Formats: sequence, C-alpha cells, structure tokens
Amino acid sequence: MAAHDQSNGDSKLANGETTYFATNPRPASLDEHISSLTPFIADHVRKHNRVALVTSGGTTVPLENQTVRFIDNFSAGTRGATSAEYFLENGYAVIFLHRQFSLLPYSRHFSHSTNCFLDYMTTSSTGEVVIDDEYQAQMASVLQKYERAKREKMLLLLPFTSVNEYLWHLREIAMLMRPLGADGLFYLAAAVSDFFIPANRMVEHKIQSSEDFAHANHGSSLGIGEERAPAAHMDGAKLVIDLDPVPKFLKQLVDVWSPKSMIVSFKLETDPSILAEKSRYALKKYSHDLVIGNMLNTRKYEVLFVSAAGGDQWIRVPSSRRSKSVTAATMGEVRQSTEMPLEIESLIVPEVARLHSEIISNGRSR
Ligand code: PAZ
Repeated sequence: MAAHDQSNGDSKLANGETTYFATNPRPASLDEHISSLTPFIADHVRKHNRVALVTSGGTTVPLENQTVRFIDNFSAGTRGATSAEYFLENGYAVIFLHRQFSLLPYSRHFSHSTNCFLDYMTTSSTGEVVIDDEYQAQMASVLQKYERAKREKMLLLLPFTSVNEYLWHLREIAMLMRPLGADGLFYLAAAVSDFFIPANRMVEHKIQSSEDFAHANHGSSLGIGEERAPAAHMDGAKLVIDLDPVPKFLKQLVDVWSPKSMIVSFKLETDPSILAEKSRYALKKYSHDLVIGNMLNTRKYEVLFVSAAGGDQWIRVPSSRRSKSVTAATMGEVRQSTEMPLEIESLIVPEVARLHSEIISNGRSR
C-alpha cells in the first residue's frame, strides 16, 4: 500500500509522515554530523565500497523539553555494535548511528561488563599502567581491528538520544546515502519507540508533581505548529501520559529516501507464537528486502530471516557454542563447553552480505 493512499487510516499515516519534520525540531547535532557524513560517504562512493548504516540502541521519549524524565526503549546495543564489527570484517564501511553511551564496536569487549575498565589494567614494577597479562592477547587483537577501521576511515560513530533525533538522522543519512545506489545497506537494529510526544504537546519545564506547584505546569513553548493540550499532565497526584503514534517511516525510507539500497529491519517480540506472522506482515507492508525476527529471551542465539526471495529461514548458534553472557564469555569466563562461543552476528552478517550481493548482481526482488 502506498504512503499516499487516500483510504482513511493510511491518509492519516501519510499526513503524519509529511508533517512530522515540519512540526518537530531539527536536532542541534545534525549539521555537525552531516559535515562528517558528507566526506565519509563521498570517499566510499569513490572507492566503490559498500556502506552499511547500522542503527543501534533504544530511543528515548522525553516528557519535557528541558528533559528530566523520559520513557526508554529496551536495547543494550549489543546487536548493533557486534554486527558493525562483522560488517567491517566483511568489507563494508559502517555508519554507526547509536544511542549515546550504549555499546560501541570494539570497545564493547571491555565496557558495560561486570568488570570496571580499571580491572583490565595493572601497575608494572616501574610504576607504569599496563594491560594485565590475562587480557593482553584479546585486547591486542581487538585494538588492531579498531585501529585499522580508524586508519582506513571505515567507521563513523554518530550518537542519538531521543526518537526525534533518531528520525531526523535516519532521513538525512538515507538521502545522503543515495549516491551509493545499490551499494548502500540499512541494518535497522535500533529499538525505536512506537509512541512519542510531539513538540506541540511537550511542556517546557520539569512537570511538577506537587499539587502546590501545579500552576507551574503549562503547555508547549517550542513555537512549532499549533499548540495542543500537553501530553503529560498531573491529574491530582497522578501523572497522566497520552502519547501519539510515531509515523511509520520505513515506507518513506523504502519508497522515497533511499529506494536503491538494501533495507533490513528487525522485529522484536516476546510472544513466540506471533514472531513469524508479524515479521511477514512487516515485510509485506513495507516491501523492503529482509525482516530479521528475534525474541527478547533468545535473541542471542536464534533469529528468523524473512524475505521475499528466501521465505523463512532460522539462523541458530549450535547449543555447544552458546554463552549465557556474551560479554562474560569473551572475557574468558569458565564455560561448560570447551568450544569457543559463537556470536550470532557472525552468522547473521555474512548472510545479509550474501543477500546484498544477490540484490546488487540480480536486481532486487521487491
Ligand atoms: O541491543 P540488544 O542486543 O540488547 O537488542 C537488540 C534488539 C532486540 C533491540 C534488536 O535485535 C531488534 O530487534 N531491534 C528492533 C526492535 C523493534 O523495534 O522491534
């Protein structure tokens, strides 16, 4: 169904998509990010490299413009950060659009774990700070890969926090990636909120919980679009939040922003009985190239590929190579099995790259 379909529900949707960027503020960071994106993409267009936009981490939904409180989406950024490393290994340049302070490619092996980063270090007999012997080999290998990605200008890190920042970046990057043609790949692993507070329903200041200060709670002062009733307000001692739906931008991405790129979306579910159906539904609705379905509790060792070309295909890490905690396992935790743990992204990414090669050589099957 086209985004400009005039039937009831969809005309509302198309309207939301077109008015979104006129009524929600352009993030302050965007211009600076465009100035790094432009030469990065031009360099890889010139070198005929494939470029993957990997999105990673959860978006926030601020309740106030000067944000004290926000709603968050689940994601540690493991899928995105790990996949980015395997895309680099598979010859892709990577734009890593990630939630600020979530996991990053390479540093993920030593951050956000139960270890503090200082635990990887020790003091030598001469008083210098050095990496502890236990971690030397692993850190040297990760560092080498990281230095190579930096030296060859293959990795660009761009942070976002709110769903609004994410959407503005996605649209801008998609349009900047157009010159890549079919060499562009979108790998949308970020957990993006389905609901948000539009600028014209957002209060400026911290919402006052005390009824004695309720007079300080008033509407939007952003001055974008027609002001509407605040989305978050106090009702006596209760905080009432009334969120708008986030327009579905995947259709815009596929049809308008970057129609020649390969587009891969992720679908996260908690009820296994609907995963395949919802993944197929998303593929049909947005007509993109691939949906990767995953369950909250099993996402580290099994995913479902749903594509028009290949039907449904499960990708699984064999049970002997699963680790309870990927981070703990890569740090050398004692495991039951003697086999090295396998990260599922080391299976996902080469398969995505293979499908991308098929699209480049045969044309797409959308
Ligand atoms: O970041 P993480 O490894 O903890 O989780 C990854 C994930 C489950 C957020 C990702 O694989 C995913 O499914 N993203 C899309 C979520 C969704 O909007 O359905």
